[in-house]
Amino acid sequence: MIWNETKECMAPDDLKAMQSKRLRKQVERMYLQVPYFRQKMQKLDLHPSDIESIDDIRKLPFTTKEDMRDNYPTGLFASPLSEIVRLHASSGTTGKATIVGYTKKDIDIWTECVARVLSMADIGRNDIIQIAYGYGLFTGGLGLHYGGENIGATVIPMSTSNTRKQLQMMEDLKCTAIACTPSYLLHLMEEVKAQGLEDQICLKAAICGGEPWTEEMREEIESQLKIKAYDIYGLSEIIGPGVAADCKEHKGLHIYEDHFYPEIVHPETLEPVEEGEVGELVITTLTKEGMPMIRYRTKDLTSLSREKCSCGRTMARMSRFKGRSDDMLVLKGVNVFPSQVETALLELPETKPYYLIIVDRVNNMDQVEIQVEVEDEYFSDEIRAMENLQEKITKALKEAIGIQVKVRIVEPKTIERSTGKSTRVIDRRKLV
Ligand code: DLL
Repeated sequence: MIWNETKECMAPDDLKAMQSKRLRKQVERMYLQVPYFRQKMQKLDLHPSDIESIDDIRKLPFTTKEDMRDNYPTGLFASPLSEIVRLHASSGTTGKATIVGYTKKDIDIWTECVARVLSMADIGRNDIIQIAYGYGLFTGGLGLHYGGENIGATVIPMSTSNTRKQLQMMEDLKCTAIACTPSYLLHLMEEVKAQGLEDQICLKAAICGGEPWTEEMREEIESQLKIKAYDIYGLSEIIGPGVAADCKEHKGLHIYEDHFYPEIVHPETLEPVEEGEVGELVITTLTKEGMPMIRYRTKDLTSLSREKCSCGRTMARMSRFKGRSDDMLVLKGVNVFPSQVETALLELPETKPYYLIIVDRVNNMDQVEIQVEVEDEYFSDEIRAMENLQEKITKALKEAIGIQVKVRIVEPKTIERSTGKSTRVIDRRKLV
């Protein structure tokens, strides 16, 4: 594929020279166009001429979600609105959404990045791709849509919801690929099984992302649907989906470093961590025009490897995302990520990957209940059997997360199915 050879397999020195040139240009432009950024640099006694190479990036200030809120709605734009052709907004659940703007060139770059992702998954002009990410302010739908059209695939803009129609389209139009959140794919999978449609489905690949999911979940999806599932990462503040994705080797997500420069820092000290160590991903956009970002703190936790991948690509790889630093729960003093619960449940044959962690504080003590669904054949009215199963799940979860939790087996299909990003945690401690 043209994408791989020309752009994704650059020699490290050529890539570094390109990144340095692009960073210098980006900083100069932002210094001129974005007063907030200029003031931040001035406070650090920094001038664009101090930035000569990509290695100087550490001199630059970080950008955070708060900076975006302080400059709501368009204060961080580096292009006038007359050059902005599209607006999206982040899917933040608290406070005001943050608005992001794209020039025509930004849309072209975004499209190319998503096209690279699809090519990496062997999706091409002979494929029919069903886009079941939300269209609208969320970047998932339109991001995948433009990328799909760019490689010449036939794109079906389904958006989320209406599962019955999704399955009908999938069956009637013989879709070969689907793009949606992993939790929605799980739900679709469940319906395919329930309706006995396994033999009518022609899917060969799924492009899943938008929320954390585990390697165990990827393998479950692959074996149940007999397809290949790929992980796509991105965030609206940077561009949307297509910042990084995994190749057939599934040994980390290649980040498109010619456009997005990654750093991994310690989430508290903000100092760089050693290669391979987990920390917070910080991204600098090297080519974005509408709303460039310098050292944006994503809060996403991952590690970076610069070792060449066996697929031949030279772009750095990020390990599968463990979650966000703000998703981490401190339960009874122990750090717990929902992804650890998911891994443990997928390892047990009796449980399904549907769960809900409910945390409360009673008499100053954390109380944790994990609601779990089990495979239909294991759910019964027989109290003894359910108690044994409950004990088994409790033990597996204690081994995985290090604390004793109360497990509640709930009836099949009790936990809400998600069509977009799923809710895994209800933390009532924050509500009091
Ligand atoms: O979720 C963009 C996207 C759409 C990516 C479709 C992939 C597919 P936001 O709504 O701004 O943008 O949310 C970005 O979602 O900071 C991560 O915390 C999380 N996230 C996105 N992709 C992944 C992934 C889109 N593959 C936030 N693994 C990010 C883990 C992910 N977390």
